[in-house]
Amino acid sequence: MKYELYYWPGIPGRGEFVRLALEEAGADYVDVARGGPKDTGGMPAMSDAMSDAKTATPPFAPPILRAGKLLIAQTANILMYLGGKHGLAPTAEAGRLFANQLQLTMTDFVKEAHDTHHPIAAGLYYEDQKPEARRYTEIFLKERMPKYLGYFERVLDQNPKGDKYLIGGKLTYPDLSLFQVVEGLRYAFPDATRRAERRFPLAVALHDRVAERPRIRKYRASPRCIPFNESGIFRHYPELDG
Ligand SMILES: N[C@@H](CCC(=O)N[C@@H](CS)C(=O)NCC(=O)O)C(=O)O
Repeated sequence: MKYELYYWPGIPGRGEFVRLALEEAGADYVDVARGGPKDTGGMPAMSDAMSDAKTATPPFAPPILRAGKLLIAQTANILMYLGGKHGLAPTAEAGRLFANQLQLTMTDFVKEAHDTHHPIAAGLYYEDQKPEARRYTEIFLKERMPKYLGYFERVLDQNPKGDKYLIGGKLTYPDLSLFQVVEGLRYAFPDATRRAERRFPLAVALHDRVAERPRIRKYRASPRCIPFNESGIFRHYPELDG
């Protein structure tokens, strides 16, 4: 089956969490809004998927995945689906729930990282909320980022199967997402992240392990991988990197 991913072209954003899972799985997919070898319609096709009046499962926001007859939204939900289909999730119920728990925690983390530059409203420009962004980011870097990273560090440390992966003894989709979060933080807040990372060696080691996976390496060196930029979730504004 060829998957269709619907996500804003031009930013890695939340779409990247889905792309990493598709790439690690070696799945066949088209990034619809960006077009591709068999261009399936670009942005108009994405708008159609967003506003499809006939679907019984309307999405609220991208990323959206079409998998045959299924139209799935919410990053954590998409990953739960892909993880199960492609051996990137535990098979037992407790493990599947824990993977989803970790991914939902990642969702919260990503939202807070986004809010560093948009603490008042997503609909306003960063330039319209700079003082608030400074204040929000100061607390994010001091309290929230270490709290989230500390949580994932603890999960790694407490994994009964060893501290290489978040769950069990092999890679699952939350590992890929933690990699992306660390990448994003390094891009957005290079100084603060460098300082914070010293306290989270297991999370950093997991990041490095994911980066070395052959399919992830190949993907990241390809034009399919969109670099971070100042339109996405993780943005680098030097004045915020406290
Ligand atoms: N919780 C959702 C958030 C989805 C989301 O906020 N998508 C953004 C792009 S990254 C969007 O286009 N939102 C439009 C909106 O919230 O109105 C998820 O994790 O997928």
